[in-house]
Amino acid sequence: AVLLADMRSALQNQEFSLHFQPQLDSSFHITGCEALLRWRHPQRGNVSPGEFIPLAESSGLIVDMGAWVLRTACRQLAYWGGQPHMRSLEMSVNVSPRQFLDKDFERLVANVVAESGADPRQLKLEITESVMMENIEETLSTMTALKALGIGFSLDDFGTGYSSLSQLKRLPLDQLKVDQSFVRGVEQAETDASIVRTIIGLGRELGLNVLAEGVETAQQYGFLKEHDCHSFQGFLFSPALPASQFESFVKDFS
Ligand code: G
Ligand code: G
Ligand code: MN
Ligand code: NA
Repeated sequence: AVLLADMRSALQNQEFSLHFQPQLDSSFHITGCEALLRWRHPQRGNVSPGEFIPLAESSGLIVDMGAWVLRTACRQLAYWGGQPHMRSLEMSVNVSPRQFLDKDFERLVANVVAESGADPRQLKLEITESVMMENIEETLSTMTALKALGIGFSLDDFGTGYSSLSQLKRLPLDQLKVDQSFVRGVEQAETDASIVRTIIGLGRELGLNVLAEGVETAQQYGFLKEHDCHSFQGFLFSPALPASQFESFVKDFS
């Protein structure tokens, strides 16, 4: 409860920031980044989103917090649009189920994109399987409207939820993100290796980009490349970085 009160004031007090984790393609080019929320609490120091996002979600504060994330990410994207070495990068933004199903979400995204000057074709929203469980028709209608603006969709933590393949095929997705729990095991566990190969195959059949997250070792990267995974993200390449460090990382990367 203490944390919840702190979280409300944190939005006003500018204790939140976004960090950016690079995403690479199979040619080892940086194609974009995932925006990840960071909270620097004045007394507690850094508080992990794994700790405060669930609280924000259950209290409803996620709607305002998510709006801040979206606005900050889009302003950053628009700013990078003016920098030659940054201008082609895409930005992925996490959207929690409660935020996505909020009645004003569609309008919020349209407004934020328009007001920021970001190119909607460079914006990707990461949703989780649970949003389609809640209300598939509403999810479909929101996604279709935002797709019409040029915005892309990625299914985060894929394989850990309860979505069915019949729901999956109805959604206008662009990308599947293979959950890190499967990536972690590809070298040791035959079941994890099978799951990852199957998700890559499914993505290929459905015409979706497949991104493996949580890539930490050269062996995992080798396995994923060998099985034609399209995109990669993880500590092997870089953790999430503050904007200026991410810019340097992109400049120096080759
Ligand atoms: O960045 P980190 O690995 O600590 O994130 C932990 C969890 O918090 C992950 O599940 C991630 O998706 C989630 N998360 C990070 N940033 C955001 C955000 O801006 N919005 C939402 N909804 N979730 C986020
Ligand atoms: O649920 P989501 O995929 O949005 O979560 C992203 C989280 O994963 C972030 O908290 C980020 O810091 C974390 N992360 C990113 N790369 C790695 C990695 O290689 N290993 C581990 N353990 N976590 C990672
Ligand atoms: Mn994510
Ligand atoms: Na994920």
